[in-house]
Formats: sequence, C-alpha cells, structure tokens
Amino acid sequence: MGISILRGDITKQAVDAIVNAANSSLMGGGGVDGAIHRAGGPAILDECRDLRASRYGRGLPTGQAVATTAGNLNARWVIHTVGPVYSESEDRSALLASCYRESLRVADELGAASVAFPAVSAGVYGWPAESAARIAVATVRETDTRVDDVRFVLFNDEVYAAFERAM
Ligand code: AR6
Repeated sequence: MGISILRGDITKQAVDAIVNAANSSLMGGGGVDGAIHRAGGPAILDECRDLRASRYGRGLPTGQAVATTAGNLNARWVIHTVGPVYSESEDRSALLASCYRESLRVADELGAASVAFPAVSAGVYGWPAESAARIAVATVRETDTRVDDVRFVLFNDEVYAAFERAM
C-alpha cells in the first residue's frame, strides 16, 4: 500500500473515496464536513437522511463509518466517520483508530482502491495534532486492506508537519 501526505483541500482530490470527519447526526457541520457537503451538493445530505431513517436512528456511533455517493465531488463515494471528541481524562485513542480501520473496511466493501483521509478529530473535536497524526498513520499501516493508495490530505501547516513526523 502507498501512503502519502498532501497539503490542501480534500474536496479537490480525485480518488475513489473521500473520508468525512462527520458527527453522529450525519446532518453536516463545519470544518471538513461543511466543505464536503458544500462541494458535493445536496445529494449527499439526502442519502445521509435516508441512512438516519433506515439504519442509524440514534446517529452513527463514534468510531464507525458509513458510505454515501459523492454528488458533485471528483470521487465516487464519501465515507462518513465520527471521530471522538478529545478528552484529557479518558483515553479515546482506540475510537480514533477505529475511524481509520472502519473507513478502510467500508472502502474494501465498496471496492475503492484509493482513499483520501482528513485528520479526523484534529479540528473542532480538539485532538492534539501530534497524537492524531501518530494514531492515523500507525492504524492505516497496520490495517489489512485492498486499498492501495491512501492519502492524508491536511488543511493546515501544524497538522501537516505532525503527519510528516508521524510518517
Ligand atoms: N480539507 C481537508 N481538511 C480540512 C478541510 C478541507 N477542506 N477543512 C478542514 N480540514 P474538523 P473534527 C481539517 O473540525 O475535529 C464538524 O463540524 C481541519 O483543519 O473538520 O473531526 C463535524 O460536523 C482539521 O485538521 O473535524 C463535527 O461536528 C481536520 O480537517 C466536527 O466538526 C478535522 O477538523 C468534527 O470535528
């Protein structure tokens, strides 16, 4: 598997699947979630609504992942995952690792060969960049998957530098 890090806007990536750092509601939000829904258009939200009605009445649990199509994005699918909110009193690393593992499992189900990840939980959810990067890189390296092109697409310099060190 090839793993690369890039600086930039994940919505511009031409890959099979773009991973979204969503929240349990799947109804959109700020950060990369907002950017993906803005760039992808309303079709993504319509599918999210259907998923809430059919499979996730209480919302998508933290650490899990689910796919929709990608609307106007230059990708075939969006894989929505819910990262944990960072906590100083409780170690939630296993949930963050689960986001990467579950996203790759969903990618395998779809037959996606290339997947772009943002730094899940490293924004609004407050996860320190250094730790978020280490968990992301280690988990992807350890996961048995048919995905052969994983790209971490980082939006700001601090997070990019942390991923560079983790790699
Ligand atoms: N491309 C790539 N990365 C981005 C982009 C982009 N276009 N925009 C922001 N980032 P966040 P979280 C980076 O806050 O911490 C939302 O409201 C950002 O700089 O998007 O998992 C959801 O609805 C940061 O490094 O996600 C949830 O409520 C990283 O993406 C909540 O935020 C993740 O930041 C999820 O919080």
